[in-house]
Amino acid sequence: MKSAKSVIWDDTIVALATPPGISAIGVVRLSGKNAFTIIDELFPSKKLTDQLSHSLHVGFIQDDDKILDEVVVSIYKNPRSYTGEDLVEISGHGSPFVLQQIINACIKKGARLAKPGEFTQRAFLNGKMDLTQAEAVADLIASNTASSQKAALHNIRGGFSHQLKELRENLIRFSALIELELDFSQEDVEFADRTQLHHLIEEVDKVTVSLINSFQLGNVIRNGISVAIVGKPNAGKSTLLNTLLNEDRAIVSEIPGTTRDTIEEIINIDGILFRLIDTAGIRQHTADVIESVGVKRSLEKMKQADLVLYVFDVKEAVSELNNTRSDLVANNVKFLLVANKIDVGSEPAFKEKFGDFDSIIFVSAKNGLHLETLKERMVDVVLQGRVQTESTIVTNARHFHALQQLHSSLLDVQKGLAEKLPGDLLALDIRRSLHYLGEITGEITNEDQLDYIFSKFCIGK
Ligand SMILES: Nc1nc2c(ncn2[C@@H]2O[C@H](COP(=O)(O)OP(=O)(O)OP(=O)(O)O)[C@@H](O)[C@H]2O)c(=O)[nH]1
Ligand SMILES: [Mg+2]
Repeated sequence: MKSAKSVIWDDTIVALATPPGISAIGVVRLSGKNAFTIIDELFPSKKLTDQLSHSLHVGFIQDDDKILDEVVVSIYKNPRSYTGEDLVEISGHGSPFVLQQIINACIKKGARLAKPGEFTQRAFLNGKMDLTQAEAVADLIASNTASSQKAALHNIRGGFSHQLKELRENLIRFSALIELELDFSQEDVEFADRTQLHHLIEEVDKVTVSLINSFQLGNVIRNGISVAIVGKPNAGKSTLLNTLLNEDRAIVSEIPGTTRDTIEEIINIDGILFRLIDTAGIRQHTADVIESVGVKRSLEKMKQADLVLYVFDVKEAVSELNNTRSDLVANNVKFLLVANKIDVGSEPAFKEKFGDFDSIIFVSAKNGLHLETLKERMVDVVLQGRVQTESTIVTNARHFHALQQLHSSLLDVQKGLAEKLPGDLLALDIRRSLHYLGEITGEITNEDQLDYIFSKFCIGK
């Protein structure tokens, strides 16, 4: 389905565009063919149909003779609106009761309640934005950290779809040239320069692969990264959790085996959400049944976590830490080694003792010493020192899957080129690549996909 310019639907939709609940101002959005006819019936002080687009008007909203609220109405005439249709925004006082009455009045005059994401769906179908941008709107609404906001905003501004669109156009050109060759198949001509095509495919694939790689980071920024704090009993895991959170969340005591169950809390470091999980201390043998269940849970948490903070008492023997490190490596977990309680002795001496380990973070959980360094290292693990959130990040599973298929179809084109495949077969593989590229930017979609995508929005957007 290709987006036609300014599709005007028969029905006019209405919804609350601001969150439910009491607030200073609430906005009711009305979009569609009859938006102006409807508002003119509810807003007697001025005929808004005759006013300029992008203007504001103060007056009363009336349901027949009953005054509902004093409001400001902003009007946008098609196609210069968010949806591309005639659009009216009624800013009333933020009482859920009053706003509901305004919505009801609109419905009474012929509007119908919008489905989730329907405003943005109309914007997409009217060619106001491509699919990547539309989905970014959903991400932006859902974003709860500075990083996820930045990534979503970048995509709304056209982010990677610009990059992909340009490459797609180049590819379309090649595909057309190759298909032209097919018409001259007797004459054995090559309109499409194979070396140039090879370079183009390489370039498309480079972008594709880097976008695929960014997905993991994108996901982390959106969903947060899970961090399991593990270590032996009494290592100071709960103390570390409390200090990082700045509150006494977990019970701390000098008795080994204090923490029995896992405790989870969220902190935001440099715009990235970390879900900290304090666990029961791990020891080989424990007679205590509850503690042993806790230990089992700790080991599970450790395996599921995106990152493990292995906390140990700085007095621990070097050989023991060596064993632990081998275990962590063998279990294939991402981990940071955190030597705790450095306040009990001299820092340089401890550093020397563990000189063979190059990346231990020496802290005092109790005194909050070097916790900034720990936080920096946690962020580094996530960003791996290379990806900045200003760059393009794929945060969306649909894009991710299309990109993976794109990558595999590009490999097929490269293989075909290497094997000097005849033009008609090459053209097929290129067409497949174009298909997946189009799926990402929304040039190729089907109804089901669209309904699915927009159903994830909230109502009023
Ligand atoms: N001197 C010193 N003591 C600390 C430090 N961190 C924790 N402790 C002490 O070590 C003891 C154990 O601390 P917890 O935080 O309960 O240790 P844990 O690793 O959660 O222990 P379990 O829950 O039993 O596995 C307490 O008495 C803490 O006060 C530190 O940085 N320096
Ligand atoms: Mg504990």
